[in-house]
Amino acid sequence: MTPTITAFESSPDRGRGLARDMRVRWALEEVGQPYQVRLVSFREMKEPAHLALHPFGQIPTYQEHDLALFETGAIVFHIAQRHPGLLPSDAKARARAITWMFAALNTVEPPIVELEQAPYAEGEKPWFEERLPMLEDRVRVRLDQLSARLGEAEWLDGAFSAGDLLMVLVLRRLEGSGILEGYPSLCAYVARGEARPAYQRAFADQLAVFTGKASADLGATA
Ligand code: GTB
Repeated sequence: MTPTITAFESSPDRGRGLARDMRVRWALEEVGQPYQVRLVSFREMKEPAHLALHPFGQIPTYQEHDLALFETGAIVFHIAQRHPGLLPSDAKARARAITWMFAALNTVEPPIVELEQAPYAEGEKPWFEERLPMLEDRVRVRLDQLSARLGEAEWLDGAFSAGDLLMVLVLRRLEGSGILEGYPSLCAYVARGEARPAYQRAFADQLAVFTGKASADLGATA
């Protein structure tokens, strides 16, 4: 059965690949699993039908047969467990790749999201300007550590994995902040992820929600 995911009917980023359905789209593209997308409005996301799928009233969700999932980490893990291509078959390498999935979502993403949301949440507060450098430093601490570990390697632990998929998209959230540019090896790492044909198809399809052009119309160069 073709899985169905939900995505923003109207994403604030206008399809720049920052909304989290991109994680699920990319994972499905990597493993070659076709999928359908149901677009939801902000109002629909808070209504009972959607809340039955996602208790926090968010996107994306994932439905396949009678299975309904939410949380991108869990969805990507589910896809990676059922299809070859996103997790190594060797048990120890697989466990390390799963560790990187958690690291992306639990250790690297939180300070990035805090920095990203600070202007909306507290931009008017008198302490905001003083707090901003501290939030940026917290992100830099993680990027220092991540770039030290990545070194000159192509991916975080051997072959490309679901850990890289999540990490690349987490790092992309720094777009526009100017911070990632201080880390050439991480910029190159993100660029390697973005260059993958599966990423490009996923990006084109997310963008197509706004442009009305399907990825088939755009080829592999979106
Ligand atoms: N932990 C959950 C997961 O990983 O699945 C978080 C899901 C989540 O944050 N979903 C967001 C959402 O539904 C969309 S992705 N928000 C609506 C709400 O909470 O009411 C976050 C997001 C949104 C928009 C941009 N953008 O426009 O740049 C970037 C990221």
